[in-house]
Amino acid sequence: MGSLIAGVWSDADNIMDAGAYVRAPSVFNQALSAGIIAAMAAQPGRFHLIASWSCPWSHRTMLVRRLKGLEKQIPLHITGGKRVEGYPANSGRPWQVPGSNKQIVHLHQLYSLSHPQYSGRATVPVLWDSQALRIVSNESASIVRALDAVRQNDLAIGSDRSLVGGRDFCLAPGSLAAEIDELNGYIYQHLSNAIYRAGKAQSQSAYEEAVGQVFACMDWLENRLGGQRFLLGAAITEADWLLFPTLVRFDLDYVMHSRCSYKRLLDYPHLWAYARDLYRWPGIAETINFEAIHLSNVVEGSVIPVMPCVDWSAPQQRAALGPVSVYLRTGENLEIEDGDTDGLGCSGPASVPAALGAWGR
Ligand SMILES: N[C@@H](CCC(=O)N[C@@H](CS)C(=O)NCC(=O)O)C(=O)O
Repeated sequence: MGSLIAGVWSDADNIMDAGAYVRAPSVFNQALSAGIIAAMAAQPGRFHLIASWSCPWSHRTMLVRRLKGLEKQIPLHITGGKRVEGYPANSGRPWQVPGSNKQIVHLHQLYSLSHPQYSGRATVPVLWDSQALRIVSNESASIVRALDAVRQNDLAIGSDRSLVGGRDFCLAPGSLAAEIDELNGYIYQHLSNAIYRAGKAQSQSAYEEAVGQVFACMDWLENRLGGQRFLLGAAITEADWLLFPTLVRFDLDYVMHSRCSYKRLLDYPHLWAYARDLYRWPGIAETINFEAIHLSNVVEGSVIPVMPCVDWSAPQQRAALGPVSVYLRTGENLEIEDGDTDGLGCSGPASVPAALGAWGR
C-alpha cells in the first residue's frame, strides 16, 4: 500500500517482520480533548469522518456515529476505488477538502496537508477538522470514544435518534471503561487484528500462530455469549460495537481472503445469533455495504466468487437470555422494552418497540 515519509509518498511497504505482519500504530491516536468533544456538539459540520465501506475500523466509527445520532454533526465521506497511491480520496476523482480550497486525489494528500512532514501510513478512518485543517485522529478506538462522549444536551442541532426514552445514553460509561478497554484489547489482539496477521503472514509459523488465536477467540466468544446476551451482560456497550464489524466480515471476506478457513461464523450458533441481534438494531443495516466488503479483496479483472448465502435478518431468539439494557450518562442502567426482538429495528416501524422507536427512524 505504501506510506508517507516526511510528507512524500513512497510505495515501499514496511509491514512485515520475519514473515509476520506488524500493524504500525496510528500516529494521531491520542484521546480526543474535552474541547474537541464539546466542539463536535456545538459546531455541526466542523468535523468530518472519512471512512471506507470495506474497512472494519471505519465501520466502528460509522456505527457509533449512527447510534449516537450524529449524522448532522459529523458529515461522512466514503473513500473507495482503485488504490494507486494508497486509498483514493474520492474514487480517483478530485475531492475538495472540507474547509479548504484545495483539491486532492489521494488520501495521503490529506495527511500531508494536515502535517506537511508526516511520516506513516495514510489510513482510514480519519476525523478531519475543517476549521483547523488538521487530522484530529486516525485511530478508530479514539474516534469511537469521542463520539460516545458527545452529550445529547449540548447538540446545536438536536438529534431525534440517539435518545433512549428521551435520555442520553452512553456506550462506555466511566465505571465500566477499564473493563471495556480490557475486553476490547483482548478481542483486538486475538481476533480482529489476528485475522490480518493470518491473512498477511508470509511464513507458515506466523500464519498458524495467528489463525490459532483467531479460532481460540471465536470459541471463547461462543462460550461467553451462550450464557449472556451481550459481551458485558444485559447492557449493550462499546465492546459489542467494536466486535460487530469483524463478525460482519468473517464469512464474507476473512474465511476466504485471510485464510481463516477453519470454521465460519455460521458454525458458531451463539455468536452468529448475537451478531444478528446487533444487526437488527435501528440504523445498523445502513452502515453495512455487503457488496463492497465482498469485493474488497477480489483481484481486479479476476473471476468474482459468489457471495455466501447468509440471512442476517433470520430470527435469533436472543431475548430468551433477557432484556436489553443501556447505560445512561448518569451511570444508571436502563432496561429497554424488547418484547419481539426478532422484529426490532430493520424491518420497519410496526415492529420497533416504543423505547427504541425514538432513535430507530
Ligand atoms: N488502528 C487503525 C487502523 C486503520 C487501518 O489500518 N485502516 C486500513 C483500512 S481497513 C487502512 O487504511 N490501510 C491502509 C494502509 O495501511 O496503508 C484504526 O483502528 O483506526
